[in-house]
Amino acid sequence: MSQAQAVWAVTATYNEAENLPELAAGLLALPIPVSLVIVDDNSPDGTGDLADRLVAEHPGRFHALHRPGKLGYASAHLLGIRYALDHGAQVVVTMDADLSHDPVRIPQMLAALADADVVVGSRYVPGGGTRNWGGDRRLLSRTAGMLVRLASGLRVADPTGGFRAYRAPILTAARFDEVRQEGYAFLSEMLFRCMRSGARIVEVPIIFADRRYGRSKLSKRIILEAALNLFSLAWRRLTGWRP
Ligand SMILES: Nc1nc2c(ncn2[C@@H]2O[C@H](COP(=O)(O)OP(=O)(O)OP(=O)(O)O)[C@@H](O)[C@H]2O)c(=O)[nH]1
Ligand SMILES: [Mg+2]
Repeated sequence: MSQAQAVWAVTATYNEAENLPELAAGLLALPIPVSLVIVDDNSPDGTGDLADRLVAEHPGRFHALHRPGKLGYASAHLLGIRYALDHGAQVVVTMDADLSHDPVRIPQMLAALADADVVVGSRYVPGGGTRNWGGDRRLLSRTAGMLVRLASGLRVADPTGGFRAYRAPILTAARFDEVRQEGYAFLSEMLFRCMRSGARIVEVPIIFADRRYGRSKLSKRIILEAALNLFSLAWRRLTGWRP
């Protein structure tokens, strides 16, 4: 894609004060300007104040949205994506704030967007992988990916990863703001909607590094929801549903 396009990254934060400064520095170090929307849920560790400080230091480059309490990863992303689009984003990059998603990969993802509507940062294509993940976590992720592919018809090796680049028009076509799923279901749902809207989806390898600081927010409820959403994906695929 042409590098003159407005690229906005979106990240959700809950207690990422130890990670956010490094993420911000990584984005600022990129050879292309990338804006960042931080959606913070009143993190007790003061991540929201850090976000405000970044906004003050780099006006126009960083943006902070504050919600009153922990309302979820997915709805935080939807809010951030909406904000980015409303402010002229032509490409939206979604990423975690815990340094699992390395900003250094963004230029490659944008380059791949030349022939695609969605680029998925993928742990499961040659060159990709995970660092510091236990066997149980790998098995869960692999199994989830396989089930999503079976149910949805998506031909994507890593349909539950959150490091992605979307072209703005495909987000609109996929009616992203109607998504109500949380967690992993949210991620496969977004991709499914893009596919059903005719998106060309490509994968570029990423190394997913396990978080170094802070605690995981992965819950049993999110896994159960993802399992139930498999039936919804399969049903909509078989009935020819479109967003
Ligand atoms: N605003 C907001 N952000 C959240 C919420 N839950 C998770 N996040 C953020 O979403 C991103 C992904 O969450 P993680 O806890 O890293 O989830 P994960 O990557 O599956 O799990 P680990 O990396 O193992 O901890 C991180 O940047 C979190 O801070 C939430 O309820 N609200
Ligand atoms: Mg994480």
